[in-house]
Amino acid sequence: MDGHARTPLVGTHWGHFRVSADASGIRDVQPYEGDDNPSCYGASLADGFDTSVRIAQPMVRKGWLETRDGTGRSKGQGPFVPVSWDTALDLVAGELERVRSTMGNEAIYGGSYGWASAGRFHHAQSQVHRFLNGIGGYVSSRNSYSAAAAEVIVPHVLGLSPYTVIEPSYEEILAHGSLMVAFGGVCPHNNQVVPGGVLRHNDRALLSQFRERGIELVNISPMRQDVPAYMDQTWVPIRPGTDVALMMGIAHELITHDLCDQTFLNSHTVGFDDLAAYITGKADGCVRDADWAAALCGVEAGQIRALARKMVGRRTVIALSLSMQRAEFGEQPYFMGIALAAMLGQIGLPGGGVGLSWGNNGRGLFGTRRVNFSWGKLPQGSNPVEAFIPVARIADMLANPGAPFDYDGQRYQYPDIRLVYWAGGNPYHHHQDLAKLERAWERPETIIVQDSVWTASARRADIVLPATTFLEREDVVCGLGQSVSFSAQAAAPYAQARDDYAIFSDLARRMGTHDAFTEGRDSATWIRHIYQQSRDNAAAAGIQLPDFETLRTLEVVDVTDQLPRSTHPLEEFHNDPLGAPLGTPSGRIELSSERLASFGYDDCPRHPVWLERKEWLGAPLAYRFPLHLLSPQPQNRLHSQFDFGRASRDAKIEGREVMIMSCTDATQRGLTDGDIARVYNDRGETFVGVRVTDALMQGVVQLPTGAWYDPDEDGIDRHGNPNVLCADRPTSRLAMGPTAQSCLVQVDKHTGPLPEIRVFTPPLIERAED
Ligand SMILES: Nc1nc2c(c(=O)[nH]1)N[C@H]1C(S)=C(S)[C@@H](COP(=O)(O)OP(=O)(O)OC[C@H]3O[C@@H](n4cnc5c(=O)[nH]c(N)nc54)[C@H](O)[C@@H]3O)O[C@H]1N2
Ligand SMILES: Nc1nc2c(c(=O)[nH]1)N[C@H]1C(S)=C(S)[C@@H](COP(=O)(O)OP(=O)(O)OC[C@H]3O[C@@H](n4cnc5c(=O)[nH]c(N)nc54)[C@H](O)[C@@H]3O)O[C@H]1N2
Ligand SMILES: [Mo]
Repeated sequence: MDGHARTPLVGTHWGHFRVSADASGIRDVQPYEGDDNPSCYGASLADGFDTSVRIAQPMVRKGWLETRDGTGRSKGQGPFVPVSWDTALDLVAGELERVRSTMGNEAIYGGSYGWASAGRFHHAQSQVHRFLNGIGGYVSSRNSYSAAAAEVIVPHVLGLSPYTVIEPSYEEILAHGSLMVAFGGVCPHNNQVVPGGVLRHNDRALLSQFRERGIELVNISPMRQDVPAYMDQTWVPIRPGTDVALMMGIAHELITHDLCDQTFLNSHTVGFDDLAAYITGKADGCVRDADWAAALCGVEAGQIRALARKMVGRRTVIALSLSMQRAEFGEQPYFMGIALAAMLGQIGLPGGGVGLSWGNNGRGLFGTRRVNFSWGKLPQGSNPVEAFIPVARIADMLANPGAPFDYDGQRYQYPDIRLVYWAGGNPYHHHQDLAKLERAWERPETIIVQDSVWTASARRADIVLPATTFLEREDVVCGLGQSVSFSAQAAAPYAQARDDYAIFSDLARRMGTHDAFTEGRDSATWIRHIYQQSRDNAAAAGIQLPDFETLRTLEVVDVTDQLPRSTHPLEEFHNDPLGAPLGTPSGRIELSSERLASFGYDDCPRHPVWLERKEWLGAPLAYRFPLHLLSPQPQNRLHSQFDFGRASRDAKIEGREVMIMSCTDATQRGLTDGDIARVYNDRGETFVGVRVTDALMQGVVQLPTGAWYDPDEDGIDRHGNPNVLCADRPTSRLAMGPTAQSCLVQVDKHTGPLPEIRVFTPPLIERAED
């Protein structure tokens, strides 16, 4: 292991890896020796210097240089003109100054959503926001693509952020639980990712104990493999988007058979009678019982009744996956899931109640000892611009300046955006209905993208600034976990790539804000300064962290043993609802909310409701597009990152992203494993490779996100990007979140010649005219 100690350890969102490099590039990548379940796609780091995708120097789109407008920008074909850093930064500073002085900072969109990479200092979002705040602010974005609907509805119901309610942990379930009913499963590969960096993947170690402890797991999902194969599971295949109906069917059984915990409902909730009247049909004559639910969700009524009874009288936890709420009316499964847990009366009991978002982002992994201090981070400053958008309304905003929109009880107006600055995200990965985004994307005068690689977004920018990756700089990594590590620089920066910090420092100099932006620190000083903040915060909570040089030598410091057992955020409320009220208007769990009622939204009324979606297997549109497309997270990469890397590319079929479909659906279309198919609907079309499985229910296909968008002249994507198919429709007026999982498609076998993948070769680059 001595050799290891000298090999740089690099922290990423998907694990830690030892990366050795020399002047010719990356030589070797090995998983961190302390991780017994490392991500397979660590191997892709070996392609971190792939010259066909890395951006070698600053570039300006030729059309923009000539006309200063966005026409043709969204074709993504450049051509680009390479320029020096000085020229590029002069252009960027000039554009920022021009737009700010003529239109005000309200014309600059800096919401810049995206995961970028792990690290407390080189965090692209913090960097770009700090810089833009320094020059007078920017239009920001609210909530996340991950969980917008949950982020807005859960506080209305529980008075807490959903991220506080990601309890109980697996450790608590193992100690006290008896049954876990997991809507959307606890997807094993999604646990490979923890925002901000993960040191050890211990979910397998925890989940494999369920069987030994006799804890029953019910996987309610279209996909059997949403629960790891080594766990016993009862698989209840369900039509996507119908979980609310199933939950109501269960609730009806509990209500009509007097199986609810009425004492808990009386003391801890408000509005139950209102919801019960809706479910039993007293309110509107529609009885939402198991038979009603069965017709919608495809689970037999007898099975729904049995499930209801199974959940009573034992320690039961209801797990709600995030995928369910990235769908039209995505607020509802969370609202109703909490209501169901309230009926069982176990919210706040160890190992029981409701958990939001296990099976992704490492939630639930961290046991009962939770970090009780905050890790230091780069301060972003404050943003004087009030205008914002709900994050997924980007295309609507760009296309419709001045148009009104609703959000969480208020009405706002879309700002008139003239300049877009994106650093650390890939909107042509994460946004839905890419053809619509392309139309809106032509409207701003100037778009600046800062990335290390030629993503579809970088190809659609006017000014492209090459950033380093985490391989090329040092940082401190900690994430959600209870450890902190020193992430070493494994290689020298690629070509002319620069750290985001260096780029913004030089821009700040041009904008006259250099001293405020840097506070006189260089990167190395900032990293130490931020780490010292962590140390101080930890010390105040009684936790000892070593000094920076010691951390650097040790590489990794685990503080788990020093952490006190933290109380469950809802435990006090459970024990004393009057003494420890929730942050809702009533102080209780609001199963019917007067505040929601006051908003007057028919798409998110005062209590949970079943609403017919535009796209689900029961919709009229299913006659033309009979398959429900789910676009889950990819197994072989994080989103679109390292799609060019070996782990991602090796898994493709003839270079296309793999779509999974059931044997029945495949046979009906003459498709077998390894074939190529066209997937299409009214919004778009894409080529995919096909894998056939008995683990996915009939009528549903799964095409993971993240294949780099690669459209031909007619807009047909060659590569298997689901976002050419998904709708850009808000969840509801409450959260206005993204709805990628509500999408109907048709699939046909493709036998003709296959178009070549172009997105892994650089766009056209012209020689600079001098
Ligand atoms: N159809 C469909 N679409 C979805 C989803 C879905 O379920 N279905 N899920 C959604 C979800 S949950 C999410 S979170 C989003 C994710 O969407 P994104 O976060 O936008 O996706 P990433 O591929 O992680 O994009 C990060 C980009 O930052 C760049 N980058 C990395 N490090 C740095 C750095 O240090 N500096 C700079 N300047 N750039 C850097 C990477 O090269 C990459 O291009 O996608 C959403 N989109
Ligand atoms: N390997 C890897 N892991 C990741 C990520 C990644 O890019 N790569 N991204 C991370 C991020 S940013 C996020 S936000 C999380 C997302 O975590 P999730 O949102 O939970 O993940 P998904 O993969 O979209 O969905 C998980 C499963 O939900 C099921 N499902 C979909 N729709 C429905 C439905 O309507 N009802 C039911 N019952 N089930 C449904 C699908 O079968 C799918 O396999 O994952 C994180 N983990
Ligand atoms: Mo996400």
